[in-house]
Amino acid sequence: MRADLERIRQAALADLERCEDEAALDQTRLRYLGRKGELTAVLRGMREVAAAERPAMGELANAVKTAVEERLGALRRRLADARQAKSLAEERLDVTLPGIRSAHGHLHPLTQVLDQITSIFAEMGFGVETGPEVEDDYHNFEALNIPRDHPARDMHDTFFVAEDRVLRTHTSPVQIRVMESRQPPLRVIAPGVVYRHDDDVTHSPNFLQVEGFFVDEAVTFGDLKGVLSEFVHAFFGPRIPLRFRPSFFPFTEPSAEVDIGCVMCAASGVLPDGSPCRVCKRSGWLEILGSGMIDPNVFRFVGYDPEKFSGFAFGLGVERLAMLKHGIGDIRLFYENDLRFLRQF
Ligand code: 2NM
Repeated sequence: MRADLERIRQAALADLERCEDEAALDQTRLRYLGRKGELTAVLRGMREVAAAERPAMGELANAVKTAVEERLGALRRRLADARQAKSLAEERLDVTLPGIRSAHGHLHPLTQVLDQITSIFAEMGFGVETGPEVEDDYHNFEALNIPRDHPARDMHDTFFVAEDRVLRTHTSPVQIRVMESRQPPLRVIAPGVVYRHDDDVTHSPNFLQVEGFFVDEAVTFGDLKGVLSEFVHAFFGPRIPLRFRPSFFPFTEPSAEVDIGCVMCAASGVLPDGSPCRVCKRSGWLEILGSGMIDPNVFRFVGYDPEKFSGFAFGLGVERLAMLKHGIGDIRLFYENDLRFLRQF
């Protein structure tokens, strides 16, 4: 039996050394230590061993079993370590590699400028209202004191959708709708798309407008000058020269246009190289918005008492302001969505 045990020890250890994976180790363990294994079979024969020799034989059998189990354990750990080292090597991450930057869009330059305009007026207490882009003749013209034969109604300016339906030519009809449904005091701006039959480097058939108005008891032309000066300085900077120039609109009386010192030629009318400034046509001034005290006729159309209420209103073109602020010469750049242009904002 001693010889059997020694042979099993040698054979089991040798078999273990030849195992290349854990399945082979399991098979080898079964072959020697399993219920039908060789060592188990020898241990079963212990009954036939002489009583005097049994303790020594038992000790040897245990030693063989322990030796095989220890070797088995060691080989198992070695395989597990190797497997882990392999997966660590394969799944190695270089945390110093630069990341893959995801492409982010940003707001369109016109949206940025519109947002700036809106927040300047919001800080002065103006709310924001919108209205339909397809308007009826009454809200787009009649209630704004634009009579039937006024040139602003000319086919060359207005897109007609039907006999009594136009694409709004300004956002003033929003102010009319606000006044029809609410009572002063009112401080509101109406941003939105408007449509005019016009198309060249400075005109687009559709463009963005912001109109605004302030109605209360005893609103004065001084309020108009204060609010609009504040706006111009907030938008173009506190040092920009500014003037109010008499003008005419059917819906305001008196009316004024606001000019700023030309941003191209520093209000001189002449470019640094001595050539005449084409942007301000050598005048040194650029028109940026129209304004005026709301005509009493407009108040009568919306049912306000012109003896009790007064107010001022204004209108500006968002593309024009964006072009002047950023020195852009062609309005169409805003609508072409060329990323080389858009990425500059
Ligand atoms: C402008 C210039 C002057 C204006 C007038 C009104 C209303 F509805 F209150 F009468 N809204 N907008 C107005 C006044 C618009 O745009 C150049």
